[in-house]
Amino acid sequence: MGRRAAEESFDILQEIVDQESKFIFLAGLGGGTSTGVTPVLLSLIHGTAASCVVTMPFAFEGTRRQEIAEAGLKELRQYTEDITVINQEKLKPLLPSSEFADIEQIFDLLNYAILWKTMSQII
Ligand SMILES: Nc1nc2c(ncn2[C@@H]2O[C@H](COP(=O)(O)OP(=O)(O)OP(=O)(O)O)[C@@H](O)[C@H]2O)c(=O)[nH]1
Ligand SMILES: [Mg+2]
Repeated sequence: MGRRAAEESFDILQEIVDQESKFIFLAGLGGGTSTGVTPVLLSLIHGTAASCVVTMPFAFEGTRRQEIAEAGLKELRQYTEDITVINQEKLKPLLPSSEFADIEQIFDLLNYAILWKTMSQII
């Protein structure tokens, strides 16, 4: 679905990407939208510098999501070597236990951490 939408908007996206000289993609792999759209965008930007920071799903999200994420990552690697992979499962020991936080709170926390990490790589 995400991929189809991006492919149908090829011309608009091309116009947008042509105005930029550097790209940083933040993508949570394992679902439909980010996993589908990110490779399409990468294919549009050709030689332009692009960094990707992607997350892999938690184990509790199930094997289907893991598989989608793995396939998505493999596809991204065809376009750029500059990919930082954040394996969310490995972050689990650092996170508040699920008794105290729900998944939305945990994602919010991770989003800040990922954003800071990404920004610190740029500045
Ligand atoms: N760090 C972080 N990871 C997220 C967040 N939301 C989702 N994820 C991770 O990213 C994966 C994909 O997110 P989804 O929302 O399922 O996928 P999507 O790309 O939005 O596509 P849809 O299938 O259309 O929802 C999930 O399996 C989670 O592991 C978030 O806010 N923060
Ligand atoms: Mg979603």
